[in-house]
Amino acid sequence: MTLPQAPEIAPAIAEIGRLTGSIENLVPLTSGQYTTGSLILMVSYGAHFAFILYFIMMSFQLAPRYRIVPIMSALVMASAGLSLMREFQIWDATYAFNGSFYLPMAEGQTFTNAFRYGNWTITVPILLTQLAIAFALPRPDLHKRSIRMIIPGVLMIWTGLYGQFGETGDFSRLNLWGVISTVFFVWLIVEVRGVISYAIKTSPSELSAWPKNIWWYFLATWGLYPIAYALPQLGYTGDIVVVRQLLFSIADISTKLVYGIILSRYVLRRSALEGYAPAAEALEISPLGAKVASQRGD
Ligand code: RET
Repeated sequence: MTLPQAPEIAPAIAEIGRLTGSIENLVPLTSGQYTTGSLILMVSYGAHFAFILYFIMMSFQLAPRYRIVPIMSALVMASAGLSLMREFQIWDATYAFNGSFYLPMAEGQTFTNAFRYGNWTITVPILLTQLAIAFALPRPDLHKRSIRMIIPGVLMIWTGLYGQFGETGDFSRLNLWGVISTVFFVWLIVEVRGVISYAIKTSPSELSAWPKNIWWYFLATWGLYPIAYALPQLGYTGDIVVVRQLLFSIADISTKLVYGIILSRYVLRRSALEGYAPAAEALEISPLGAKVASQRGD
């Protein structure tokens, strides 16, 4: 069975929707699209909240210098979870069922993705600093390198925030600011590469593949955001609205949650290799190994 296609929204309402700068306010959704969108947002904030505890507990297994790495992930989980819960609430309040479709701007409530950009302003600097700490950059370098990543990161977000309001216009604002934002993204990528190169040189040899893999993972997952940004150009349809929420969610879970797990696992191994016994124990799974560890008294 194919779902009925959503009808065109009334021209007067569409005109008001354009002023809101978000395509979500321009298209009616089928009940399948509406429910899928709700589900995506709900799973996203649920996952972020659930992992707060995981990251806090993880920190106990690490050498003191690395403990802040999963704690930073816990902060990111709390901050993103709250922001995504808010996105879910406005999604819920924006649409009302008229018997056939979910129509936007019910009771004057509008939807926006702009709050996401506010949240990234908090999370992106944390995610970048976390990378430098996980790769054990020495102190003065750690601060310098972090700031050098944070500056293009924040400029990328704010120029993108300004541009995304253009998605309901003729796309010139969306594209112009999208290009400016991409310039900052490229600058950010160069800075991140600097930190990765340092990590490739200085990681324990057993872990030398990790920074290289994290580099590709970073490019693949951060690269999803500009795709979501550009998506409205493919058309103002319910499917695009839902696919964009899906892309944002995949990106959010990958760049914050899974990234946090990867960095935590890296610093766990590094803690063990640097001689921190509780980390070695946490990694040890075979009964024989456990026996050896016990005999060693660690
Ligand atoms: C924008 C605007 C269009 C051009 C580019 C963008 C890049 C956004 C990125 C966001 C990353 C966000 C993260 C959030 C984690 O909490 C701003 C969409 C290049 C890369 C990692």
